[in-house]
Amino acid sequence: MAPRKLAAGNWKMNGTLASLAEIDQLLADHPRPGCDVLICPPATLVHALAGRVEGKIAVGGQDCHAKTSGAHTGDIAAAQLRDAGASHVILGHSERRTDHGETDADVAAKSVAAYEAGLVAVICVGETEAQRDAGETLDVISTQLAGSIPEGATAANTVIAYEPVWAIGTGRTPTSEQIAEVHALIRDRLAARFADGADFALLYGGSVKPGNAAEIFAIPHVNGALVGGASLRAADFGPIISAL
Ligand code: G2H
Repeated sequence: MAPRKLAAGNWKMNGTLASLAEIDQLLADHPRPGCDVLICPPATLVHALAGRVEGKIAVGGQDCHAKTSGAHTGDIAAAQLRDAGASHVILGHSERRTDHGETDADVAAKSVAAYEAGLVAVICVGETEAQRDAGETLDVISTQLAGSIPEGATAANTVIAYEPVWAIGTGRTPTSEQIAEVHALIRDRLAARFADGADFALLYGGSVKPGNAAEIFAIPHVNGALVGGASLRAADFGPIISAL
């Protein structure tokens, strides 16, 4: 089974109910996209979006708690996301790792919770600029993969997103060679550890735009993108879907 192509939008802390009109437009412009499409809006919009798209595209959360319920003010359980209509959840995004101190072990525990709730985990890894400048990129990614992906991961329940921290929201993107090197490493590590490691979808994320999507999608082992800013408007996300 070849990895499925996936165009995923991460709305981060952007959007209100009125913003869902962009998804109406996206569906109107792309009634039969040639790839899977996933939108991860703020948690406040998951239920409304899932009801609105009627399964035509997938809906995901941006984080979940590792526990199933309890006294965790402000947090959301994986099963609650599932109940609201989500099929996926982004885990270990660098903004969670930086802003909330999430560790690889936290990400692995949250991934297990996602699997138990029936969600696909979109697990993010990526190096900082200082780590790249120090020549540590491949070691950092290897460590994050080993620690963040739990036993029980399969190509059906897990997607890996490579997001260099220095490329997120900055307008800067790595060279094709830099992306290819890291994606080849991720593929090797998955193949070494999981029987179906060749089949996991691998996404690139970090300043993906209509103007650079085709070049990025031509890189070996890039099976799609995790898109932030350019996923907020149908006029930007639509061309990225078309490029995949
Ligand atoms: C990276 C990406 C989405 P952007 O965080 O996950 O955001 O495309 O805005 O760089």
